[in-house]
Amino acid sequence: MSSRRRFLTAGAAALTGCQNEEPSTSGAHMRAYGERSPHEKPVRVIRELTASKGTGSSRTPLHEIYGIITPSALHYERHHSGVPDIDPAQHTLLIHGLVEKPLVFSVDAIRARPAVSRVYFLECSGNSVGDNRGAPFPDVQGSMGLLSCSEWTGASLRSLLEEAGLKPGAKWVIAEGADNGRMARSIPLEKCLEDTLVVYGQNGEALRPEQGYPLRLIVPGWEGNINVKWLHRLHVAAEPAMSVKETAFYTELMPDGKAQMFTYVMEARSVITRPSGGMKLPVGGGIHEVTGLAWTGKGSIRRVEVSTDGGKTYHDAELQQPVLPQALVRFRYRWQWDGQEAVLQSRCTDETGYLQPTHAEYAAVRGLNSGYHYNAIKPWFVRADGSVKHV
Ligand SMILES: Nc1nc2c(c(=O)[nH]1)N[C@H]1C(S)=C(S)[C@@H](COP(=O)(O)O)O[C@H]1N2
Ligand SMILES: [Mo]
Repeated sequence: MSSRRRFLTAGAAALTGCQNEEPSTSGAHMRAYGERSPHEKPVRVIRELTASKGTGSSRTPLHEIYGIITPSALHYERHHSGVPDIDPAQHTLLIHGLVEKPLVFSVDAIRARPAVSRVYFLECSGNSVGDNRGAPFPDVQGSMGLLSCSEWTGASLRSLLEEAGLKPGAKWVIAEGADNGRMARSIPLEKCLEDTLVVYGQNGEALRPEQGYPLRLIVPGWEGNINVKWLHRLHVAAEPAMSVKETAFYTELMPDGKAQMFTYVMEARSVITRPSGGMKLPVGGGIHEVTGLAWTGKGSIRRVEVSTDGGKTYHDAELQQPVLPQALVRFRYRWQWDGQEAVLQSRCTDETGYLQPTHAEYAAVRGLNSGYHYNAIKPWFVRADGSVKHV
């Protein structure tokens, strides 16, 4: 039955006060908690590391995402010791250490506080290790999918710390999760007082278990790892407490072989998500919308440019509003493809004037020892047969 016919029938039923319910003809059912259409297929790609149970990651299908928000069900995941099943009624957040008054908050007490909702990206600093090492994944999900963006809701960490009262000498906050590994990260106090949030909301509902239900830290613009999930303890201290894991995985090896201990901020980066690796364009050329995402841990994206000739010439892309600080920004560029081989790539500039580097520029400054914090320009090669490849 056509939708117009169904509408008319429903209207007539309402007019006559008919109580008979029309059987569903669309195959969709009314559900107390909704699901997407069975015709939609985008999924996360899961990689489990077999070395220790519950360790692994899943990647967001960036090529199939619209706009700037990642649906919670497609948010990337990174776990070092699995996803705990936490009853919020049993869960608490302890604030102690160099404070006047140690405090224990229930989840309800955090939810009852004045709240803010903010859109922020989250990116694992290990995103694109393959690209860094010259062995990129064939598609954008594989090479860039440890990246997502949500609207997060919670209380400012500043308000919680002020309630506890900071003692002189307080310089660091050591945040610990309630997962098996008790993952902990040390965060400079200034960042905690600036814009860090203790969140319970993600895209209008509770955090997903994989994202840290019932409470997690959101440290805007800083590497994913420091955004501690299943947050249950904040220890205010004079010194950082570097765990073995933290030191091993989240320091950067510079060209001189020295490790740089504190690289927190995610530098400006962009990527074309459509067309991208693994897609096929109709042969013979035509008009295509080139679209993608740009982001920076340092404030806002000011400009995104697209090149269709491998970086010889660039053209300004249109930035979709709203352009929010430390959030993903959607860009679009209308491309008239002549049907010949082409190399598509984007580069962005943030509000500090920093321009996203080429791979060669990145390698010259940062070296390629560390796989972390890779942010170089990403080319996609379009062949005359319409196929899009990573090299
Ligand atoms: N407690 C805890 N917090 C954690 C992790 C973890 O394993 N345990 N993984 C970290 C890493 S490495 C990243 S990149 C982000 C990933 O957040 P997501 O899984 O919500 O995408 O969470 C961070 N917070
Ligand atoms: Mo990470």
